[in-house]
Amino acid sequence: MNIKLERVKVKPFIDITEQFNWYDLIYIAFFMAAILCKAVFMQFQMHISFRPLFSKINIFMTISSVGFVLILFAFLFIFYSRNKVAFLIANIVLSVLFFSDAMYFRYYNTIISVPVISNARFLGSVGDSIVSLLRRSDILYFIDIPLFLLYSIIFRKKAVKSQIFSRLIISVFAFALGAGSFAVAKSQNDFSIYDNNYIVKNFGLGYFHYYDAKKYIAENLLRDKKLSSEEEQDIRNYLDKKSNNSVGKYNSIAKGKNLIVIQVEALQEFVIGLKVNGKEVTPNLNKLLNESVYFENIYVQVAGGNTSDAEFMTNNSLYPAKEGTAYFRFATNTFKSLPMMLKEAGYNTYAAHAYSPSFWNRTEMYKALGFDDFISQSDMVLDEFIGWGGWALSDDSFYRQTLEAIDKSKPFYAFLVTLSSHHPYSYFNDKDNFDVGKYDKTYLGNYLKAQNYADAAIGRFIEKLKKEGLYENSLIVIYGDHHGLPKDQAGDLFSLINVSNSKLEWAKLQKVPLIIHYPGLESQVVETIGGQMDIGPTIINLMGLDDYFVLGKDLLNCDKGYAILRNGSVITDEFYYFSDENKVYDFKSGKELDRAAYDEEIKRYLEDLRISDLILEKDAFAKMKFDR
Ligand code: GP9
Ligand code: MN
Repeated sequence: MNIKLERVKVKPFIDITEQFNWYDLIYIAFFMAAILCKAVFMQFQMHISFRPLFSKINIFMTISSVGFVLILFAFLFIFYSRNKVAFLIANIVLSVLFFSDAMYFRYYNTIISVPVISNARFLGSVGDSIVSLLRRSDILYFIDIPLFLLYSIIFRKKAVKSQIFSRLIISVFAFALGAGSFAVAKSQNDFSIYDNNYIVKNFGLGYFHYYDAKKYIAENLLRDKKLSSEEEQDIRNYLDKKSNNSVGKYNSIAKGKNLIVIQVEALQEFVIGLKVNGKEVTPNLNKLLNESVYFENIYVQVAGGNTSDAEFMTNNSLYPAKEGTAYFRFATNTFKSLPMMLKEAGYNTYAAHAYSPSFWNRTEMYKALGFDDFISQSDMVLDEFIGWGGWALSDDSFYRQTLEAIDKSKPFYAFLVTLSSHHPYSYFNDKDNFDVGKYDKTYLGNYLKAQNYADAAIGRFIEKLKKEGLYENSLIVIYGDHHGLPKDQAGDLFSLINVSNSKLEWAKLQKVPLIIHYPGLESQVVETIGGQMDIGPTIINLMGLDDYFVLGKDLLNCDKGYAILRNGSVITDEFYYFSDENKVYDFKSGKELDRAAYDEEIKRYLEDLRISDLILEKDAFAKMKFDR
């Protein structure tokens, strides 16, 4: 039998070679490689990513970057045309973006995010120095563009027969692959929302821009930001009612003087005056109390923004954001801040913090708050490391370098945020700066040593201020940013301070010290209950500034003390209302009280949070007209 074998030609579902010519496919492959290389190049050029090249972080960052390029391809491929315009435009736009990221990074040590564009009005100083920021290697951001142009002119031979259907299928496939790559990278990393540079380092420059744009769209375009006329009236009535018109005690006594505010990392109130084995933990602050006003009942009001929330409250007297972090979510808002008021009064205004400037989005927020200068880790010589696991610039070096950087030829506002007493306090485990006795090598013991160091550094800083003639000429404000001991340390802490452990007593410990020094202010201890929201208004009164826009109270001129926490709990000298239980307790005895009797009062207090949220979430100060 004669069997005739016939070759059967199997036709692929999509025949790429039939629908697309090889010249175009090569072009597209090179385009994708070019974008990937430029993004990764930028990260290494700016030292956001480090050698070794094949470290775990770099490998997953590359997987995520490939994901970005695949998703980019998925979108562009839909618009595929014979002359590949979509690819060329994308290449130019991304090259300009990555190059601008590099330039911005050279100046501010952080990447361009959408708030940078909205806050472009603050960019003057970069503009002036653009040429000085250029590097020869920057040519690599653009070198491929003429080559791509040339290529598409030379190889314009074959006609395109591709169909939209085939392109869609390929795009969906590429998109799924890209999304999968993101997912793989994410599964390997704790996702930090606190630092844009961290996101770039772990997920790549492309992913960062996607993430940032998505966040901006959700926050600004998809959220109802319209301020209704009733809401506007509510805000106005509230501010009108609250305003003191600055007629209080001690009003203006420090007008025109320097303002030095020190926000001390994790400094809790209980350490002030505390002795362990007969020795004071904070001898320098204790000594300072003899010539200062000491507010001993200031409650921590921070929320999702932790340190940054404390900064936010002091400089705006607005509550932290209901969700997330005000420093990230509202960096494009208009504020009526303390640095702005002082700037208007002719001051130089500085914020200083010895850490990566992108952390907590400080670079953007400090601009939005009106600080002229942000002195960050990038401006400092890292010459001594103390605390935070041994890699924080020491408070001593931080104070010294900040003081050197300040132009003292006219009044200044220096807002200093310290770092050495940041947890983990393990750095102090084998240090003998302070004898903590039986707490040696414990979490609490190390915390006390850390605060003892922070105190010693403040002592040396104050001596320096005295030597430079600044001590007599400045209003000095010192406070803690938030708690330093987590709940699981309650046992040791209660035994140290001899208090019996209870939910109410723990809540009552969540306080920070507030010390205000000025030569004209007689030393005293103020028992009024307050919170970090009240630091700004108290300063504003002493410096004779406008108190109209603050939501907190002037602690030296208020009839009734109270603190409202972000979770809706309320503290007064009479009661403690726990929002999580919806119960009211007598502040002193801890006995449960009849909540109904306090309902109205609590509701009135909580109105503060509603007004603050309206101002922030609707960006009300940008929309409302004020004649002041
Ligand atoms: C880092 C420092 C720490 O910049 O402010 O922030 P925290 O962890 O305390 O919120
Ligand atoms: Mn902190």
